[in-house]
Amino acid sequence: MPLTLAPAVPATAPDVPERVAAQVEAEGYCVIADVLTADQAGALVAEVERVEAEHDIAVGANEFEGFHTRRIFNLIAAGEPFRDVVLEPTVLAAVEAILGVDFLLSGTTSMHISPSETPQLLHADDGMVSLPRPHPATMVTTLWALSDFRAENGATHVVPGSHRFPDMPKPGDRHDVAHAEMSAGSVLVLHGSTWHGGGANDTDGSDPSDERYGLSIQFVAGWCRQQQNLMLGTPIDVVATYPPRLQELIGYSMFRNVMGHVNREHPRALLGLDGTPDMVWDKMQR
Ligand SMILES: O=C(O)CCC(=O)C(=O)O
Repeated sequence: MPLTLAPAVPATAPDVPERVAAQVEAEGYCVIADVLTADQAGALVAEVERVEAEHDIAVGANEFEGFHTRRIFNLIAAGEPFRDVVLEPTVLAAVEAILGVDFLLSGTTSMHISPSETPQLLHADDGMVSLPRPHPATMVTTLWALSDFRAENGATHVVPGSHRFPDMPKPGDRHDVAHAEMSAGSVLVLHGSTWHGGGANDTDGSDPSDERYGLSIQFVAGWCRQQQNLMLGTPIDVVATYPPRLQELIGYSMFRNVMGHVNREHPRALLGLDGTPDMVWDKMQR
């Protein structure tokens, strides 16, 4: 029997950031229900399909990425709707409640799971972080259901409480998992240490809803390395047209007024903006 997940926090609740942060700390995950409307999620599916077709995106070539799963990386460069979704305020506030101010975007990826996909290997997204487990969250993954996530079509597998386990999952071991069933527009927020993986798609493909469309929008604390190199992933003249908050999230920002400077200037100087830094050194006194 699959495990069950705690009830979702409605996106309209007054205290979403605090509730999400508390549940992620306690359980390693939290679902926020209905962050997007079904129509908004459907419009993003259409955008994913457009980019897949334009770039002839193929299924994965290894077991981890999935032989029946299409992934588009660096999605923010693929269209404005993807950039808008990164800036969704409820989810950003929840991420800040977990990672603290000056956190960064770490990557944007779509995962389109088709029939016949097998369950992805369980893993933790911060598995490369050289800190002994368990440790406070340095990374947060938000998994957005763009279509309904059902157990049969590949809803994400989650091992509740696994962010506190001292080890990473070993390939081949069997573990009880919960299936993160969510309606289109809902978001699963994961502590970076939580064991999870894409689910199996056991449908026969006879219905359009058998295709499972999801987005992974990942964040890291401001002192960590981002998984995707977002600074190099988009030409600087294009980044200059992005909303200021997105520029900051990509990395044109500083952590605690020191990490990220460029020749003692704020990196936004590279975007043609005022780069006068508010350096922490200026305030340090004996
Ligand atoms: O598609 C999913 O539900 C999860 C995918 C995932 O965890 C990954 O690719 O790292």
